[in-house]
Amino acid sequence: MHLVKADVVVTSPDRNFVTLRLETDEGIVGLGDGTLNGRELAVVAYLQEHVVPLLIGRDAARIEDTWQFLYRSAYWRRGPVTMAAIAAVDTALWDIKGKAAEMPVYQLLGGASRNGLLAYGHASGKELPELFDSIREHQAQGYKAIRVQTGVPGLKSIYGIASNATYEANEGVRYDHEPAQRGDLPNEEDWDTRSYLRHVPTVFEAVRNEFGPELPLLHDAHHRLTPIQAAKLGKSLEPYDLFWLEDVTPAENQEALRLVRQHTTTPLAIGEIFNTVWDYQLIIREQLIDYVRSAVTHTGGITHLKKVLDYASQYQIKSGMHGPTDISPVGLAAQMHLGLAIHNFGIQEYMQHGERTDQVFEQSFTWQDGLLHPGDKPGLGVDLNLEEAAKYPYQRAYLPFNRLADGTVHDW
Ligand code: CS2
Ligand code: MG
Repeated sequence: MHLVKADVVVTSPDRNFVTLRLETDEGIVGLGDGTLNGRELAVVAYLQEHVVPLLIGRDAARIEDTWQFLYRSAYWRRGPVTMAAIAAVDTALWDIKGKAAEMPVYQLLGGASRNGLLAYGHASGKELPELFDSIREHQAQGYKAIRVQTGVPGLKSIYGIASNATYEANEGVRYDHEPAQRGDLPNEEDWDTRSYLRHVPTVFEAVRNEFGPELPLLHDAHHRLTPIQAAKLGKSLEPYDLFWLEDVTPAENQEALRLVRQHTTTPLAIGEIFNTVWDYQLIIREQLIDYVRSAVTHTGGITHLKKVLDYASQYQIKSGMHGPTDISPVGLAAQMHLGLAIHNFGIQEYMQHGERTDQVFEQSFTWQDGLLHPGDKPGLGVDLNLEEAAKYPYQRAYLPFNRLADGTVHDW
């Protein structure tokens, strides 16, 4: 079975998505997600100019060989654009293989290791009353684990707070914080670490007092702290027994996690902006993290992320795959199949997509009693409605960036 057609479909129902659509000489179609939030067109160009021409005529069954060919023949290795493009191809080939075998992809990966995937959602609120309402809203939707993000006194804007406008735009049915904002330039947000470090422990004390000790709570520091500040935050949150504290410090310097680990037992999750196993090598080998945050979409696809997670499993590290709205339903389905099959599954992030996105991507996964399941349709179980997709052309959008009070650019 050979590839005869490859199209890069860009659509922007609720946000921009990049989908690779591959077709074989037997009429089987495979889908892959190549969405890179704020840099989507870079992946589109990489795919259209440098990958699609190499795919036509290739044996669709040779997934590993195609992965190695695309990774090694490019010469310039790694990086978010390259690995998102390879991920789109890899995921589409797994979709095709499942359809050809008339099996869901998780069966090709070794079958189910659990009944379903524990998922967490994004509760948020500038102040405690709004935050508590958001937690209750997410509990009512069935979430059994919840990420908590709040405003910080003195800061005008901050990461992770679902605006009422977002809520109303989605007719109040489903909302979470979509960080990318449409426009020709990225928006500037403000930041102050000392205010944040003073405030966050008070928030979790209030949440534990209101919701009790059982509810698994997560928090995302979003790369903004130095290692010693991250250590301080982890230690100050120990009384509130977090499920995980995420992206506490920029982790290009993997050794930074050694200092954090020395000071706190709060579980650490890192890696949503990583894109190959090499980004993790030291922090996995030295057990400096507890959860691998990568998404299939940003880490070279199912083939490579499974290798990362198999490596992590040797060090008792689990998956915590990245699942915000900028992972498309195709990418989310791919990680549900992977998460169902691997033994060291931890938790799946699940920010629900908007209504328009659900019309463009016809999905077959289930969400019940706090558990996700990819379903048993052959392949990934997602269909791309090209007619719906064509209704929503690309709209330039950027993630915000941070400046400190003195004007210095800071990690966002
Ligand atoms: C966040 C994301 O979901 C998360 O953990 O870090 O919202 C992140 O900000 C976006 O995915 C960036 O595109
Ligand atoms: Mg994050």
